[in-house]
Parts: sequence; C-alpha cells; structure tokens
Amino acid sequence: MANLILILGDQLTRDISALDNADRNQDLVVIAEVHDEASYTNHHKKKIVLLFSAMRHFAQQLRDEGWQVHYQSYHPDNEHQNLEAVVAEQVQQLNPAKVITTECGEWRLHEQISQWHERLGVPVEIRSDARFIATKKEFTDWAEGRKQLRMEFFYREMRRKTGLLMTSDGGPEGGRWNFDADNRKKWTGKPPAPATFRVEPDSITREVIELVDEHFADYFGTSEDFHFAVTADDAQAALAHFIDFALPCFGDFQDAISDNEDWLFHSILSPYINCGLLEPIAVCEAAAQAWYDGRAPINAVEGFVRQILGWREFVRGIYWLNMPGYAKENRLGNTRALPGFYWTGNTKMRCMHKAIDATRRNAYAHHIQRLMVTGNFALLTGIKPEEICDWYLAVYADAYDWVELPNVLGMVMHADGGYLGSKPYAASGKYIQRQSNHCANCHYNVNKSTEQDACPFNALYWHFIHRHRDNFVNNPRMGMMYRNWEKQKPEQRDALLHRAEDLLAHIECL
Ligand code: FAD
Ligand code: DLZ
Repeated sequence: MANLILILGDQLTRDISALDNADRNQDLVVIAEVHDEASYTNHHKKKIVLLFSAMRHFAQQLRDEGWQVHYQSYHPDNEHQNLEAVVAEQVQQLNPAKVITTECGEWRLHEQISQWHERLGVPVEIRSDARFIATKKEFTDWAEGRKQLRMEFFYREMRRKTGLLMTSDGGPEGGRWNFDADNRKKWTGKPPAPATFRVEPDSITREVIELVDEHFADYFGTSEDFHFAVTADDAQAALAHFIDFALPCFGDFQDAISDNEDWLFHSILSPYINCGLLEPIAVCEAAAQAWYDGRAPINAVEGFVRQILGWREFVRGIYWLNMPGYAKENRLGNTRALPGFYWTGNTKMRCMHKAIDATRRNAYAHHIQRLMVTGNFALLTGIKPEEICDWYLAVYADAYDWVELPNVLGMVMHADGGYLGSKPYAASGKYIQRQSNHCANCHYNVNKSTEQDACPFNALYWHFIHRHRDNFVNNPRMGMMYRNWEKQKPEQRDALLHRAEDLLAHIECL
C-alpha cells in the first residue's frame, strides 16, 4: 500500500484535498465513526445521524468508484474509540509510506493530528482545506497591521477575489456592496414561507437513527422526523429548492422571526456546506446566477452571498488567527451558569421557548434566533462564555468549533472585547417585538419594564448597559444608549435595576 488517506466526518467531498493525486488502486481511504468525536460535546441526535449517515453514504460512493475504504462503524465496545487509534492500527498493519489528511476544522483535533507523525512513527502530510475561499495565510496577511478587523472590508476582498457579483469594470453589481438596509422587514405571513425540503430516510439512515437512539439516548434533541440530505446529490437538490422557493424573499425577511414558522426563507444549507456535501463557492455561484437570470432580486442574492463569502470566511479567519487563546476570552467577566431551560425549553419567555424548542426538534434555528433571542439573553444575563459556547456547539447540526466559537464568543457575547464586532448586539424586548409576532402570545408583557409581568429582556437590557458602563460608554455606537439611560428619572433607573436583579436571582424560574 502507498498512502493512508484519512477523511473526517466534515470532509465528505470527492474534491477534498486529501484525495488530490491519490491512487485508488494503491491507497487506502480511512473513515471512522468514533466515540471521542461523537462525545466531545452533547451533540444533537440529528447531528450525529446526519454525519454518520453521510459518512456511510460517502464511503459507499468511494467504494462504488473503485476505492479501497476501511470504514469503522460506531459501536460503544469498539476497540478503537478515537481517530488516532483507528489510524494507528492501519499504519501498523499496512505500513503506508505516509498518512495524508486535510487540515481539520477544530483546534482540539488539529493539535492531536499535528503530533501524529511522532506518535505513529510515519510521515503525516496535512493539506490545506481548499473548500474555503481564503487560505489561512491570506486572512493573516489581510489582518496584519489592521487596528480593527471588520467583516465588511474582508468581504469586499472576497468579492474581488472570486469576481462574484462584480461588474466587468470591477465594481459591485447593483451599484452597492451591501444591501443590508433593505433586509429588515417583519414577516406577517405573506408571502407564505416555502415548504421544507425533505429527504425520506433510506435504509442506511434508518439504521443510523436506530443506532443513535440506542447509544446516544441521553444526548440533546430528538432524531424524530429526520429529513436532512445525507448525500451530495440530495444536498444539491436542497440548494435548488432554496434558490427556487426561498431565495427571492431571503433578503426581505432575513432578520424576521416567526411564532409559526421554524425555517422562514433561510437556506438550511449550513449543515451540508460544513460537512462537505456542498461547496460554498458553488452555492454562492448558484445564487448569483439566479440574480443574473432575473429569478431573485439583488438585495436577496447579495445578502445571501455576503453570509457565505463574508461572514463564514471571516469567522474562520478569526478562529485560526487567534486560537487557542480565543476560546478562553471573557472580557466582560461573566460568571453566571447557563440556565437549565436552554436544554429543556421550559421557560415562559415565548421567544426563548420557541427558539429552544425548534432547536431541540430540528437541530436548527435561524441566525436571528441564535443572535437576538438565545444569544441576546445570554449576553444580557452574563452567562459564562465557556458554557454558552458549549451549548451552541452541541445543539446545531452545523456546529463546529471554527464557526461556532467566533459567532458565540465574539459576535454574541462580546467576550473578545470587540475584536470581531464593533458593538454588542444587546437588545430589549422591543427588538423582538419589532421583528416577530412572539410577544402577542407571551406570558410577559413587552410594553412593561419593571412590573412582575414585564418582559425580562427590558430590565435586563438596561442592567447590561448600566453594569458595563466602563466597557461601552466611550464606544461611539453605544453613545445613544447611554444618553437614553441617563435621561431616565433616577427612580425609574432604580426600579429597572431592582427588577433586573430580581430576574437574575430567579433566572431558572423565568
Ligand atoms: P442562511 O441564513 O440561509 O445563510 C446562508 C449561509 O451563510 C449559511 O448556510 C452559512 O453557511 C452562512 N452563514 C450565515 N451567517 C453566518 C455566520 N455568522 N457565520 C458563518 N456562516 C454564516 N453557523 C454555522 O455554520 N455553524 C455554527 O455553529 C453557527 N453557530 C452560530 C452561533 C450563533 C450564536 C450565531 C449568531 C450564528 C451562528 N452561525 C453558525 C451562523 C448562522 O446562524 C448559521 O450559519 C445559519 O443560521 C445557518 O442556517 P442557514 O443555512 O439557513 O443560513
Ligand atoms: C461531529 C463529528 C461526529 C459526531 N462524529 C465524527 C466521527 O465519528 N468521525 C469523524 O471523523 N468525525 C466526526 N465528527 C466531525 C469531527 O468532529 C470534525 O471532523 C472535527 O471536529 C474537525 O472539524
């Protein structure tokens, strides 16, 4: 045998760099379901089903194409419970010239793999991950010497690099780089949200669901109604479904939240993009083509492309530039434990209940639920970054440290001191009322602030502003909040702080 090629559970594409120039007659591909990867957090059951089933389908595809594949299926009694042990056994048995793999997405595992050449006594070639549009070095070069890193400027570089939505004379299509200002409409039920794209589980997926229900029964969420794609072909169909039915309204309702609809006009493509079933650049090209064909407006297409070309690449760059120290940041000095209702959804706050319940059922919540509902609550109440980061890493089918950590620790918790975002996304109940119809059905009254039945977000918002005065009073984007706080009568400020203290003391009962 020539080389041993390790493909990880989030690298499920024929174009993965580990397979470049490989010889299907000589080399051995290794793919393994292992306990350590399935248990480093309380993964949602649907995430494990998605990955194990997609891994099994991918291995089958490789075999059908004539590759030799060593595949380990999960069993709690397997002799080898981690990737190193699986690879070590194959190295011992087959004595390959080298082990080849594509760089992995998480610092935790990256550190381990970086030591394999010594631990396994065989050369280990770690190739860069060509699925990303910017290399790690490109991001580092772009970041070097800048006082502040802002997504918008990096995004423009990525537009120029790829030529996506660029005119022939080098300007942005539609005359603007960013159509965000057009993308903040409340959704009142019209036009109706498209039907969810569904794939009925085949026999492989059904077997994995049984396995997960048996061996991961205590893990978060439910495997019921599993309808994610698990092959590249079905993920491609999910992309086509999004372009046809949701993309035209994606921009208008990008920031909307609904009491009645889980998915709205979002793409639900992140689970596939992140595990390799879809290529990010191809997804952006498909959206851009819809605009050129007149099938979707520019505010929708630019808004969508910015999420992938801009935010997704940006957070990945931030992660690798700053790990491992980034994970330990806690610049607001938070000490509060994560309330239990994050795991159960048992809270009278309607918006929180809805977001957590959808998360539990679907292993999915859309961006504004993650940022402005569950994220906002964690920010306002001062949850320990480590605990809230672990929650987000566990509960979503698209969650991997490289993308979850900057979004949670940086964007939501502002625990990096404003490195990723220029101001915290703190908001009172008014924001949720403006963007959703939750408040009409809530136990709490969004129009009250200090009474027993007042929306908790209101007093907690002012408590946050007050307690972090030293952090934010000189932030030009926060000046108005401090002026509004100081304009209020001292009795009202006291009442708000008192109410917030009471809420914090009884946080588990909200
Ligand atoms: P759409 O709204 O349709 O957006 C299209 C695509 O853009 C997504 O599929 C995704 O690939 C990309 N994207 C959008 N926003 C971001 C962003 N902020 N960072 C990176 N990519 C983005 N995304 C993850 O992929 N994994 C995570 O673990 C994750 N954790 C998050 C935690 C918090 C607190 C927040 C605020 C955001 C998080 N995001 C994460 C980003 C974003 O919420 C999800 O990518 C998005 O909700 C996925 O759903 P979708 O495919 O329907 O996205
Ligand atoms: C998330 C995950 C899970 C649940 N299980 C496996 C697994 O059994 N084998 C594997 O190779 N990968 C798995 N993954 C994805 C990895 O955790 C992911 O590759 C690393 O975290 C790097 O991003």
